[in-house]
Amino acid sequence: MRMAQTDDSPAPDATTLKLYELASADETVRFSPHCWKTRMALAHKGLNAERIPWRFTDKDVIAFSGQGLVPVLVDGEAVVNDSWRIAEHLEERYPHPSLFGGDTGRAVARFVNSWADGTLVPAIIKVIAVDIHNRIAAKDQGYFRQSRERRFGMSLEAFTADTATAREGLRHALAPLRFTLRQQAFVCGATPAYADYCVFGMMMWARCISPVELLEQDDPVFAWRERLLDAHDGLARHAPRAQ
Ligand SMILES: N[C@@H](CCC(=O)N[C@@H](CS)C(=O)NCC(=O)O)C(=O)O
Repeated sequence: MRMAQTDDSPAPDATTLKLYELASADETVRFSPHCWKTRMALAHKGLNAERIPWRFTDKDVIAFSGQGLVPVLVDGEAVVNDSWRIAEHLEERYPHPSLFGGDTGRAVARFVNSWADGTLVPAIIKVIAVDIHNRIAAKDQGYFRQSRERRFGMSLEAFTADTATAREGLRHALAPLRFTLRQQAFVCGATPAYADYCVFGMMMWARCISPVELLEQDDPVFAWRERLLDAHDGLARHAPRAQ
């Protein structure tokens, strides 16, 4: 499922593209859900980027972007942060193949992205927060614990104590996706596009940083995830996972 640039797109110059990605203690493990959205978007467009490992506490390294979160994409003169804004930038600069399929598709993808961020991030973090803590660089662990415990209002261990209920919560949260995938192969129809990557990024987050399996094998979401693991020459399937 490799999709090539068409003649009317500007020739991508991989040497000008740099992507700052969140890394675990093992710098080959890139686990951020939002960075995965961008990875898949670049692959969709047949673009290569130099992928630079970044840690939670390396705020100075991305200070040039004017904020402290990844992904950050540097595309020649352009510096773009926030995975949604990066997707829009890529769509504008490298129109084919499209990530959105036009304005209506873009608007619906925005909803899917908001659903993933607003519903799936909170559902998944309840399962994997301690796994993240235990697998990130030692220098990041204090920052991660403090910032997340402030956000959750309790210790990471208390927050993730009831795994069974958290997994059930995720199963319920995935209902709209499950119903959709009973009718079609991808969120975007017969082939994947950005709305798929918004949700798939969440799955890659857990896959790369946690040993917990989020999905049942007979769930249509499981089969969809398998298809996306194989997309773009198996880019995601071959991605390093934390031990
Ligand atoms: N809305 C942003 C969210 C970016 C974000 O939250 N990135 C996380 C990694 S998944 C981060 O950089 N966290 C650093 C921190 O918490 O200090 C996007 O879609 O790119």
